[in-house]
Parts: sequence; structure tokens; C-alpha cells
Amino acid sequence: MQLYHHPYSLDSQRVRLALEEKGIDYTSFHVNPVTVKNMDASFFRRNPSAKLPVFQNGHHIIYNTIEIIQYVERIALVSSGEENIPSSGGEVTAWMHRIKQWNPKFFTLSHIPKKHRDYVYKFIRQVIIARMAEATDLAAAYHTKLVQVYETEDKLKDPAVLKQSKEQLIRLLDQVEKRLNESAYLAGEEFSMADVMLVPVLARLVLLNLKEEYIDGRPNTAKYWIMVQQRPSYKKVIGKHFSGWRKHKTFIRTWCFVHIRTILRRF
Ligand SMILES: N[C@@H](CCC(=O)N[C@@H](CS)C(=O)NCC(=O)O)C(=O)O
Repeated sequence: MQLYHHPYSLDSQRVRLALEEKGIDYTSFHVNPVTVKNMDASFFRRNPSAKLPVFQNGHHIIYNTIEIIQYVERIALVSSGEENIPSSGGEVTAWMHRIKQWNPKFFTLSHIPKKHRDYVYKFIRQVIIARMAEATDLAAAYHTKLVQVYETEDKLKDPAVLKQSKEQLIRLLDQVEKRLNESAYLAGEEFSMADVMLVPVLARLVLLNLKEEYIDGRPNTAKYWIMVQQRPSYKKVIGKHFSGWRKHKTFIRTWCFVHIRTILRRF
């Protein structure tokens, strides 16, 4: 089994948490979307949406995060040989879909200084154009991606888009807070795949220095956040890259890559 993913990608974090929680071995391939590795022809040919993560088992490829997680659950069930391990019930699935409805893209980008965002987006556009010239058979798909990049940049200028994303996040966090008043985890007393969907959202808020605004004022969520960070899966998938000084190391590496390529005009 292969997973194409990156520590920056929230959906990748979700899938990796599921794999760690279920103890499933896999071959890991890092595809950094900020250094635009997701547009390399070898990856893009496999996945013309260029989105992460991509999960492959033999000839079977899955692109949808929830489908991957449910597939991982089934593998864990089969390989355990036990028949009475419960797979996710209705409430877990409902939470997974509810959480997935919030797209972190615009919210995240809107909290990155415009100057840095513009620099990276210009780099992304130049890389796509360079790849288009190298692999002409993929030109149409690259062109679609280029249009999407321009659309993203346009949407980021629209305060209504950002307002809607923020309001949707607040509604979700309020529902979570209410639910966590009834049980330790999102769908009961056991950590489940619903939590796997939620934890990266909280980690993203912390990364953007928004913990005080979105987590601390919700006491059940604040308690939950402390608890989930103790899990080995969290430490391996998220903590390792983003706790304390490590987050600077993670970003500086990417930033240097983008900066040097831009200076040398090597896309
Ligand atoms: N196909 C995924 C969505 C994945 C997704 O949106 N991935 C983001 C990162 S979390 C991405 O790769 N964005 C890069 C891009 O849009 O080019 C799903 O439905 O679960």
C-alpha cells in the first residue's frame, strides 16, 4: 500500500492518523504542494486533480479522504481476524461527513500574510506553466489547474468567501463543543474515525495561532485538545512536524526551496 501525502495537507493528516490508529503499514511518499511536487508529471499523470492524499493498494486508487479512511478500517478489520471488532457506526460516519464539509483552504490561506501568499502563488503558476511545456500530453489538465489557481487567488480577495468559511467553522466548533459535553470523544467514550477527522482541524487552528480565539473559549474542546495530543498517532503525524520550534524547521525548508528556485528561475 502506498500513500502520497504531505504533513501540510489536512486531509493527508487525517488519513495518516487513521493508518497509525489502526496500525496499518504503508509506504510513504511525500508530495509537497507548496514546492509544487504535486504537479510533477509522474504524480500528476496518476492524479490530474493534483490533490492530496492519494492512496493506492495494487491497482486500486482512492482519492477521497473519507473513502480512504473507511477502506483502512476494513483492512484493519480483515487483518485482525476478529469478528467482533465494531466498525464505525452511524454517528461516526455522520460526524466524518459533517467535519469534511468545512474546507480549510480559504480559511488557512486568509491567515497567511498576503505578501507571502502572492509569492508562493506566483511560484506555483510558474511551475505549472513549466510542467505544461514539458509534458504536452497533459497540457489540458495543467491548464485546468492553472485556471483553478487564478480562481483561488480571486476568491481570496472576496470577503464574503472568507466570512462564510469562518461562520461555517464556528458552527462546526459549536456542535463539537456541545457533543463533547456528553462524552470524552466525538462519537462516544472511545477515540474513533470521527476524531481522526477533527484533530487536524484543531491542529490547524493552533498552527495559525488561533487557539485562543477558537479553542480556549470552548472548555470541552480545550480539554479534548489536551487529551488527543497525548496519542502516539498525533505525535507521529502532526506533533513531530509542528510542535514548538519544529514548525519553523518544517516551513523554512519549504520556504528556502521556493525562494532559491524563484531567484534562479528554475521551475
Ligand atoms: N480529494 C480529497 C480532497 C483533497 C484536498 O482538497 N487536498 C488538498 C490538501 S488538504 C490539496 O491537495 N490541495 C492542492 C490543490 O488544490 O491543488 C477529498 O475529497 O477528500
